[in-house]
Amino acid sequence: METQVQTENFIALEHQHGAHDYHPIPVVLERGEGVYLWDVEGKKYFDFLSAYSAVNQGHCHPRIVQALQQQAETLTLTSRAFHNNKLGEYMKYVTSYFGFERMLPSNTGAEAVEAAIKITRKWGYTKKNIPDHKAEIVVCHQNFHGRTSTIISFSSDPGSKNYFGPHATGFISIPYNDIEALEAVLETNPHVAGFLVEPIQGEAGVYTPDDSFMRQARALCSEYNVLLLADEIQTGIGRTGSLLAVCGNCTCAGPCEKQEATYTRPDVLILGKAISGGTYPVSAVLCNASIMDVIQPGQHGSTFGGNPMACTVAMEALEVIRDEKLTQNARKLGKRFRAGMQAYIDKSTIVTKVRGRGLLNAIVINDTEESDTAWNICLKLRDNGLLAKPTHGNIIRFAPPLVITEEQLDECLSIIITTLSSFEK
Ligand code: IF1
Repeated sequence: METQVQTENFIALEHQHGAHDYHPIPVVLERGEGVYLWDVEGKKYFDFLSAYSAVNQGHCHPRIVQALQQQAETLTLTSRAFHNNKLGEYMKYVTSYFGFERMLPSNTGAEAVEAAIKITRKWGYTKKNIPDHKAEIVVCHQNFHGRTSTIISFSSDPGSKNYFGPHATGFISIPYNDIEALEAVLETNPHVAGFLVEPIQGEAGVYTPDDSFMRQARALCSEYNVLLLADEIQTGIGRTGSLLAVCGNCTCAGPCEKQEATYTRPDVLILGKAISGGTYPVSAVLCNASIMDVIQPGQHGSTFGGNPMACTVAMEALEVIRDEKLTQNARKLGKRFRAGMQAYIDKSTIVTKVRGRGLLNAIVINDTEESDTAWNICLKLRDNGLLAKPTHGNIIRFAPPLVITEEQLDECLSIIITTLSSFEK
């Protein structure tokens, strides 16, 4: 694409005045609506990243924006030093929506993960009688749970972890989708308080585990009195064709009264991103009272956690998921997407695999992790009007807003296949 002056200028400003903590696709966006984004040159794109699955409801959803505007003109922040008229309503709404007794409101995903770690550790000491400072939390290789100092301490990604030590202790890492490894740790280590896991590993490259993995992990955690923590910050809120990835084949709008066989209820549910439709930083930790009540006044909190803006926006964003049946749409069009990609892959030399669930998918490019083929494909996709970004090296994640229509999906499949075809050997 001919780089335009405006684009170059905006990128130069970021480079000159900002931290260089990202390597973005060279495009400067200024407007979003539904599945579309426009750059500063007026070019229109399909968004196939959805801000890493934070914009499930589509960019600037009118109902969510209106809720944001109305609350912004009324009351934005009180802190938790006082009550406000939105927090209790929101707590009731979101706990009922997902089927838990209590929730702790926070702002970013990593902040919610940190809160979940604190809750789990304190539960371990006060309810499981783990000796103080000895609690362990099991995590998986190639995890991604955020970028705070504690969380990167158990990352297996050198880029996320190196040079940020000394690293926090109290974490045991096992291979993802390896139920024998989990059982071996739980059998031999009485100090395990929790198992923190992504039901589908997003950043690692959209790795979907065996169908039985989460159910077996649930059974083992129950057997060994260990909390199962599901990080659904990226996979939740309809993205995988179920309300939560742990719901498996259920498409109910939650909570799962039917206790579907495929529903694997975590002890601690961690949400973020699309809980606000991408309009405001909102995250949450949900669990039952017997766990949440280990936290007493003065033991956790944040300035913005549970603010009226977050409460109002999140309730509207979650209503939109239900009203517009976006979970069901994600399931239907996810299958269409993978079928369309597989038909191409069957005769491709450049793509080896498509994998995912609902509208969280990825393709594996037939080149090394170190190659820039996936990157170059994403540059060409940009030129052809579709925005996506490689996760690791040779894997490209495809995650459009869940409001995408069948016609739009077919158009995007055509763009993707046309682009990939130009790279065929
Ligand atoms: C970046 C990745 C995705 C997450 C899961 C917690 C968090 C995330 C499963 C933390 C956040 C974001 C962070 C952003 C890019 C993006 C990402 F590439 F980093 F790994 F989506 F896969 N749990 N993921 O996916 O939530 O604190 O960001 O609100 O850091 O580059 P956060």
